[in-house]
Amino acid sequence: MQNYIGGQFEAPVSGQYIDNYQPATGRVYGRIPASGPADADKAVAAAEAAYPGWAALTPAERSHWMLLLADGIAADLEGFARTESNDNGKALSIARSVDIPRAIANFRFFATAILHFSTEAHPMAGEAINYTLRQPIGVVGCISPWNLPLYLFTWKIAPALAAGNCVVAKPSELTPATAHRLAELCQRIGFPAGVLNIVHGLGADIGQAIVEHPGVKAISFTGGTATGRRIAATAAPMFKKLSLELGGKNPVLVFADCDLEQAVATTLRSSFANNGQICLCGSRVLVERSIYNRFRDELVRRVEALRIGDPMSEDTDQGALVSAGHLEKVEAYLALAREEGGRVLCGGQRVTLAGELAGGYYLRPAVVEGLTNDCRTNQEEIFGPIVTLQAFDTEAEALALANDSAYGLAATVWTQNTSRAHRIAEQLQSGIVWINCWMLRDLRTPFGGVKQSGVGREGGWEALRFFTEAKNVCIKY
Ligand code: TXE
Repeated sequence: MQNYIGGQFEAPVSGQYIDNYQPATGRVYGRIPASGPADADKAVAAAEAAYPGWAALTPAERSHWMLLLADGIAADLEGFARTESNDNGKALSIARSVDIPRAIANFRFFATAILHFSTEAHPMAGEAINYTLRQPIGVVGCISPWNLPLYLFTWKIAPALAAGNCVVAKPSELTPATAHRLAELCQRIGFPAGVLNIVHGLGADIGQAIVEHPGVKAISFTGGTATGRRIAATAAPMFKKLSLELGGKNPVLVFADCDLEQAVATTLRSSFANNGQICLCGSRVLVERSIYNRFRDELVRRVEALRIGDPMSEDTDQGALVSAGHLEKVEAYLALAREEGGRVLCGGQRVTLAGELAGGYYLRPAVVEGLTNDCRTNQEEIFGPIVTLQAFDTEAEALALANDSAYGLAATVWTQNTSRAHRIAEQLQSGIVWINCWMLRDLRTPFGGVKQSGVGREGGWEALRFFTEAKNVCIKY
C-alpha cells in the first residue's frame, strides 16, 4: 500500500514499510508505509491547497461527490467486505452486513444532511439582529481504530468533508486495507485531489505528527483512552478542536421483569459481536438475583454454541481477533479474572484451526462469574470476547454497580416496566442508553461518552457543528 496524497499514491518519505498481518492465518500479507512527520507535511500541504476550492463548492456539489463515493463503495460491497474481513479477522458476514453498509450509510447520511444544515438567528427586538455563520475549519485530522475500520473511518471523514473541510486521515496500522481501497475509489472517480488524504503508519509516528501539525485545526479520534489522553495533552495547548471517542466498560442491567428470551439473545450479541471488539459492547452483565441462574445458564449454553472459524466461511459466527498482541492482552485479562477469584463458566481457550489457519488468532468467547465490581477485570476495558456476570437485588444496587466505573459510554437496560426504564435512563452515567435493545443506531442521534469515555459528541448535527466554527454577526438596526 501507499499513502494517498493530493490525489496520487506515494511512497513514504522514509522509504520504510510496516508488515501487515492477516489475523485469520497470522501471516504477513502486505506492507504499509511507515509514515512520519515529513509525510504529514505533504498531506497537510495538499489539503491546504485543495481547501479553498472544496470550501467554495456549494453543499449540493460536495454532496454530489460524496454520493459518488457512497455509490462506488456500494457497487463494490463484496470487495470491500472481503478486504475488511481479511484485514481485521472479523467474520465476512459481519463485514458484509454491518461494516460496509454502514460506511455507505455514513457517506449518504452526511452528504444529504449538509443540504439541510442551517444556522440560527438571534433577534434583539427593535435593536439589532444576530445571525450565526457556521464555516468549515480548514484542514482537519481524522484518526480511527481497528475494530470497525471503514465504518469508523467514514464516520469521521463524511461529516468533515460535507462541512467543507479537507482531511488528513489515518486508519489504524492494524487495519489499513479498506481505507486504501477507498483511496483507489477516490482516484477512480476523480474525487477532487487533496480533499481527502490518507496516510498510513504507526500511531506514535504519523498519528502523533498529524496531531502536532500546526496546519491541522481539529482532531477527531476514536481509540483507546490512554491514546486519547496523549492526544488531548498535545492538542489542548495548541487550542485545537477535539472530539475523542474512547473506551468503555459498558453495563447491561437485566431486571427480572424483562423479556428473558430477548434479553439473552441480545446479550449474546452485545457481548460477543465482532469478538467483543466494539466500544459499545456490554462487558459487565448485571442480573437480578431471582432470574440470575436461568439467565446465566441460557447465556452460557448459547455462547458455547457459537462457531469459531475461518472468517471467510459463511458458517462462522466468530472470526479471529485483530492481532497477536490483542489476543495476548485478552488472555492476560482472563488469567487476571481467575486470580481475582472469578469462575470461567465457558470459553477462554485458544482455538487452533486446520491448515493455513493454524496460526490465526482465535479464542473461544468466555463468560466469567464470581467477581465483585471493584476488581480490575470489572474496571478495565478488555475489548475482547469476555463478559462478566454479577447478581443484584435492588434497582438502587443495579444502578450503583452500573455507575461504578471510570467509563460512561453505553448502557443497556432490560425491563418491561416503563417507569423504571425512564428512571434508570435518567440516572445512568452514560452517553448512550439502550432500553430493550442494543446497537440500534439512528445516525441523527448524539454519539459519545461521559467520564473517561471521551469528550464531545459525534453524529447528526453534532458532527457538523464539530467540523465547523460558529461566527456570530451582529447588525444594529
Ligand atoms: O488503540 P489506539 P490500540 C481500546 C481497547 C484496546 C485499546 C488499545 O481497549 O485494547 O484501546 O488499542 C492511533 N497520536 N480501543 O492500541 O492505539 C493508532 O495508530 C495519534 C477502544 O489499538 O488508541 C490508531 O489509528 N494517533 C476503541 C488509533 O490511534 C495515535 C477502539 C487507535 O489506536 C497515537 C480501539 C498517537 N500518539 C481500541 N497512538 C474504541 N473506542 O472503539 C496511536 N494512535
